[in-house]
Amino acid sequence: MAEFDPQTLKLTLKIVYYGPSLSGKTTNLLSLHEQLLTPSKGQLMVLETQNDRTLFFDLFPLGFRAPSGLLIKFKIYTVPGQVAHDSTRKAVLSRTDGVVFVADSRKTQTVNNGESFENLADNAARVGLDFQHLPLVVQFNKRDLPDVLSETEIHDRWATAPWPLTFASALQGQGVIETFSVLLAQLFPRLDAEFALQADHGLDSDQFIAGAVGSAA
Ligand SMILES: Nc1nc2c(ncn2[C@@H]2O[C@H](COP(=O)(O)OP(=O)(O)OP(=O)(O)O)[C@@H](O)[C@H]2O)c(=O)[nH]1
Ligand SMILES: [Mg+2]
Repeated sequence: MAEFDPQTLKLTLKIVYYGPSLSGKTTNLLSLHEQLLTPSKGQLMVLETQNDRTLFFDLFPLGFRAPSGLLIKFKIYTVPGQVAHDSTRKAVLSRTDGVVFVADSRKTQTVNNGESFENLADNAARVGLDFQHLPLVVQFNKRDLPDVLSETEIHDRWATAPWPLTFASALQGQGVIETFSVLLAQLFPRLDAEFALQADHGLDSDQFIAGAVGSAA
């Protein structure tokens, strides 16, 4: 949950990249860290990996200042996707403000994606998040590989789902900033309702996204 500190005029937000093992969550974070132009880009911490697999989590801190002087800080995490690390996933998911679900676009990964998405819904409920209203984006990654579901097939399958879908090749850096921006757009109305970002801090949705990614609004 967003934490507001009126003393230091600081708003801290937590974002989590969730999804099945090897879908490309850590790769998204690496690419985000590389591509963002935000002036106060913190150091990326990629913790304890074994054969490319996250054992605990990765963390990328990021921040920018609103025209009012409010410092908006993001703590962006990845969870470990391997089934065995469920308690870590739950701990990382706790008190999150928004989730990017990274799915693997390959046809062979459909069941893994589905199970991981169910695991996200279960764990969200377990840590007390309101899953129906949680800002969430579903990214279909690894578009560069053969044997992926077509965009039309994916849109058809997810037609009744309320969440925006994005397509990415995180290894090539494609769709990474777009996905993050779509999540921020999902997040903005909630933050604005709670913290009056527009009225008190001079930030509309586009300026909020531009501040976070370091581009001109
Ligand atoms: N071809 C291709 N490979 C990718 C892409 N994104 C990630 N990979 C590769 O997939 C493998 C797993 O990526 P990671 O980012 O470590 O996956 P993860 O989701 O963090 O996995 P866990 O930490 O086990 O949950 C690595 O070898 C990546 O280079 C992509 O868009 N295209
Ligand atoms: Mg990882």
